[in-house]
Order: sequence, then structure tokens, then C-alpha cells
Amino acid sequence: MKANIIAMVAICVVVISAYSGCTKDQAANAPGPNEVWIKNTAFNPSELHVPVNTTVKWTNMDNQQHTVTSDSGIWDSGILDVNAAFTFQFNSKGTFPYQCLIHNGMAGKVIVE
Ligand SMILES: [Cu+2]
Repeated sequence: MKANIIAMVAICVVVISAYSGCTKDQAANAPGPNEVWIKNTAFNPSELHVPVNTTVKWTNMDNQQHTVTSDSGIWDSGILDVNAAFTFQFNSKGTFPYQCLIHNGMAGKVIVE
């Protein structure tokens, strides 16, 4: 009887820790549908598709500063410090390329449909 209780408690602990571990990993590994993560000197995803009137959020999850700057000057985040975020609402359809002004070749685009 005592052994059964110990076994049940052990199983519960394993199940609970596996479950919370899973949830935590999901939260930490993927940006949301209207989000871009800046990590490893790259925009992730580098191409984001959103419906019109969506507010997109970029978060600097890297260990250095970046910018999120529209190629055609529609928006410019300015310098984004580590852990800083920037948002912009896209009110018209189209393809909106952007880049980081600090790192040559670091680029992405938002496609508003
Ligand atoms: Cu950068």
C-alpha cells in the first residue's frame, strides 16, 4: 500500500514536470503569429505574412543592439537595446522590406495580405 502511494506520487511528479517543461519550451522557442524575434543577428521569421491592420512586434532577443528599419522609410525603430521591443501597425496591403542599419545584410520583410 505504501509502495503504491510512493509510485503514484512519483508518476505525478514525472507527469507534471514533463508537462510544464513542454509548455515552457513552446513558449520559449517560437514567435507568435504577429511577432518577429531578433536572434543570432537575424530576423525570425525573415518573411512574415499578416492580414491588413495587424500590429507586428519585433523583440530583440539577441545579445547586441539592432534596428528594424523600413527600406522605404515608412518606419524606423531606432536602436533597439537587448530585450527591447518595437511595434508597427500595417494598414495597407503590400510587401514591406526592412533591414537592420547596424548589420549589413540583416534583412526581412512583412507581407500584408
Ligand atoms: Cu542588427
